Amino acid sequence: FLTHLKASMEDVQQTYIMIKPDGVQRGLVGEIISRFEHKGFTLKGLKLFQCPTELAEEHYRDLKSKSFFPKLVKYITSGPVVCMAWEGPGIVAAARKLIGATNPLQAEPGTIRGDLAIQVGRNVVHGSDSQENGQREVALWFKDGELCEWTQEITPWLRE
Ligand code: IDP
Ligand code: MG
Repeated sequence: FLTHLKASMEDVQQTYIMIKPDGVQRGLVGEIISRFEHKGFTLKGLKLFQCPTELAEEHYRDLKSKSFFPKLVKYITSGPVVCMAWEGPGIVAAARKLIGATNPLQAEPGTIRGDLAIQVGRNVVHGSDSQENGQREVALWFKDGELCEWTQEITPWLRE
């Protein structure tokens, strides 16, 4: 039965979504979480967290050579962030669409950054850019036991 259930859930993925310190300071936590809830994705992990410098550097390790890297690490560690693991079919690409372009002035209206931000250095939210990074980042930001295995009873109304 479980095998059958798993096979019927097409392409379920996990992604790491983070509300950056500006989003927390500006009181946008509820607004941003609602976008993912209303879309129909499943929350698997959630915490308010003061990110240490080493973790910010590891998270953004691919950007180490960029001139803005020191400012980026300072930004991400400047106050608490909200760390989230979300699950759903095709969620990695779908979450990137909900979030919008990196530069908020180029992000489409209707996206989180398009609606709520004006500058690349204050773009309120992070989302993993690949399935591989989704796995990597969820494992990086959450310890064993911090994710919740649960059944969302509304699932049959979201996926046939
Ligand atoms: P993404 O968050 O849309 O995936 P990335 O290119 O992975 O964008 O960059 C990570 C984060 O680094 C961005 O969300 C933004 O906060 C910051 N960043 C990217 N480019 C710039 C820049 O040109 N100036 C300042 N900050 C930047
Ligand atoms: Mg990125």
